Amino acid sequence: MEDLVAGLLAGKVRSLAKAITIVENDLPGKREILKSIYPKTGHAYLLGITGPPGAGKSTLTDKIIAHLRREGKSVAVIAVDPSSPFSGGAILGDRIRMQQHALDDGVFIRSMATRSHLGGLAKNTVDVIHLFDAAGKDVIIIETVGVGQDEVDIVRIAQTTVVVMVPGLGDSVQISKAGVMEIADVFAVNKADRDGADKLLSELKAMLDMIKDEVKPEIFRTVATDDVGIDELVAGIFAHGKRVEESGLIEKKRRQKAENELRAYIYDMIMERAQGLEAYNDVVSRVAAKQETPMDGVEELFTELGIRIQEEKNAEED
Ligand SMILES: Nc1nc2c(ncn2[C@@H]2O[C@H](COP(=O)(O)OP(=O)(O)OP(=O)(O)O)[C@@H](O)[C@H]2O)c(=O)[nH]1
Ligand SMILES: [Mg+2]
Repeated sequence: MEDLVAGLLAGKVRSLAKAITIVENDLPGKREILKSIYPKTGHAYLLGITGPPGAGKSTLTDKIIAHLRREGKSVAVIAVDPSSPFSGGAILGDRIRMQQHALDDGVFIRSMATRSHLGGLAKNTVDVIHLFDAAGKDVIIIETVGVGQDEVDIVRIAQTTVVVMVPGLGDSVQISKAGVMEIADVFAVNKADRDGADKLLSELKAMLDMIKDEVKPEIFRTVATDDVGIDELVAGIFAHGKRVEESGLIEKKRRQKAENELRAYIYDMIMERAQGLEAYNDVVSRVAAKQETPMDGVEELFTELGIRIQEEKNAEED
């Protein structure tokens, strides 16, 4: 285990791959590894890339990787598999899209499900990010199809989030939908070679103009397939990171990040234990049959787990 950690910290690909397997599968040694590496994390730049299916996120990521590699930066990518765990289609697509980097030791690409089986950001995703970070990756890119809860959670831990948009998807709907405005630090209007890019751009600008007193997200036109606009986009991404750092928001972001990690863990761990209880299925049945409120169900499960709940606290205060 010590050798594994040492190898990981030295950035050895094999150690990293092994550690990821342990972490992803909750194998023995996971906790020990995470404990040893945690203090060494916090250096990587976490970049979230999200947007509708087929917007060109993987193609953009591929070009961003190439750009970063030319600057001598090492990169890790977590491509979130949006499809069922059984199809594997998206994973294959991502691999092919980023194939040019397959033999590059400075690039590590991993496809995984960020969604925990319980919903929300899987704690394992966060842990794999820590492994990449400890292994010295300069930039960690997380590609997700959005915008759902996973994306919002990822945004909370990423330094900068790029929302990729494409012309022709019902532009104003695309923009106003699902909190895109809230999560975007930078917009990439991709497939700008297609009709409607200008229209999307002006609609986007109009929407941003309605935000007052805030640093507005920058918008970039890109044609990922032709490597057009990538240099500007990458510069825009790091400019955003710098603005955050200089604005003093970085401390707030750090706390937010820590809270989000804790949330992922609390949720997963408590749910796992609750589902492991014999009473769990009975409680579900009773709540489904309206014989019991969810709150009472939770109380029952929590009591069995030895977790005191609010009710008791209130009683003490009375
Ligand atoms: N015309 C045009 N096509 C593009 C551009 N960028 C990507 N594409 C194409 O769009 C398709 C989807 O690209 P991907 O990079 O797989 O998109 P994605 O957002 O990663 O897709 P999912 O991960 O499946 O959601 C591919 O056929 C790309 O070649 C672009 O700028 N212009
Ligand atoms: Mg993709």
